[in-house]
Amino acid sequence: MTQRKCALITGITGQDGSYLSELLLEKGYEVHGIIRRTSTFNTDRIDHIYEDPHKETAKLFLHYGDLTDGTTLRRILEEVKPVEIYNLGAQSHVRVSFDAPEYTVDSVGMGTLRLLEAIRDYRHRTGIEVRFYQAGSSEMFGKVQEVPQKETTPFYPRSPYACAKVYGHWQTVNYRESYGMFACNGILFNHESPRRGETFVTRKITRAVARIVAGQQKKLFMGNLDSKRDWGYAKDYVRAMWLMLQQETPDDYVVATGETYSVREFLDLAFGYVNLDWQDYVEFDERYLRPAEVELLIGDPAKAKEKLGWEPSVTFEQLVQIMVEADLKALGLIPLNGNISNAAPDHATIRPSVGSL
Ligand code: NDP
Ligand code: GDR
Repeated sequence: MTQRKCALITGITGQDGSYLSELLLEKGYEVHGIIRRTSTFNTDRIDHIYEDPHKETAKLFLHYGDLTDGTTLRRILEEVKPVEIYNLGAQSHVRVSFDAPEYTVDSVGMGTLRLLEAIRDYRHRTGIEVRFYQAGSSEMFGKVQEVPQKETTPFYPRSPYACAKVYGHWQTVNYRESYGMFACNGILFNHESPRRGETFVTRKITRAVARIVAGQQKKLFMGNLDSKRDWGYAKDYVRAMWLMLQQETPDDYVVATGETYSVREFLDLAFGYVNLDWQDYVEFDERYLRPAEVELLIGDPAKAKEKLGWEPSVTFEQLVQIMVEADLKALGLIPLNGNISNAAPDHATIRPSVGSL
């Protein structure tokens, strides 16, 4: 790339936004992120890489904005003049999308369109090419049509969130084909880390394991334990996002490990790590069920491996270990079996219990 390395990230305060920022800063980018105004701080995941913007060394800059606010998106684009945009912002919780469908579709679906339109106009006015990454999801495959799922597998979304992601996916394809924009869809399968939001199932489990060991929690209420997911490590997945935008031509890629495990198997490993039997702690609560469930996800990452040279570096067992250890450490507990992973030192935050999710 001969242009100035400057990237804009929506969703920079999220799990992926934080890892992607680290990666881009390591690669010498100036990184700009859009954050939402909230009544409490929401920058925990990026505080360690943020520097006072008055310092000459500052490389990470934050701007208030929202995917539901097209005017602000346009203004930020004009100010920042990025050459790469990563659209990671979303109401990303599938269960919550059934409770708040309009907002979910507005931020996830229309938000993508607003950004694409802003880029189209910016490019028309300035002649500057902007490369665009859209955070697509395996949830778009939804009801099983074919396994493993690959780029050509038909979508069958099963939630407002997934429907909105399908819309964002096709708009991205459409802008590529209609206007020749360098726009890529990553179809990423579930990816987790110690920075995973506390209400997603993996983190909910590993956080509960730590709290149970610490005597802070006695029970863990959960929904469907039979669903199967292709779970990878978030740090690996943000690398794939960046790789997509470094290719000669824009394209769409499935990013996955190619292995699938049930929620039950995740429970086995996570509780097993501290020598506990999850069946002594887990209870069913129907509020965690979804009106329609996605039963089985398993991706075929062959294209990403071949074209991007991408490979996952962390196994399922290592992922569970990394997450349980991080949650134990965050509570000041030493890993019980002394088997410390060196795969990824990381921080995790343990906040007070988050109620019903
Ligand atoms: P998170 O939920 O951790 O982060 C979502 C980010 O989006 C946060 O920064 C959040 O801000 C921001 N956001 C929420 N609503 C808006 C809005 N209206 N306008 C602007 N920003 C908003 O998600 P992940 O990091 O896990 O995922 C990143 C993206 O990848 C998402 O689009 C997600 O749907 C998608 N994805 C994730 C997968 C995964 O397994 N993690 C798999 C496939 C796709 P705040 O911090 O203020 O809430
Ligand atoms: P998912 O992730 O819906 O796959 O979406 P989540 O971790 O929420 O659920 C995975 C599976 O676990 C089952 N489950 C529970 N889920 C939650 N959250 N809480 C529970 O108590 C519980 N009990 C069982 C769920 O029913 C489901 O089958 C994630 C998000 O990051 C999306 O944004 C992303 O697009 C997809 O991954 C790929």
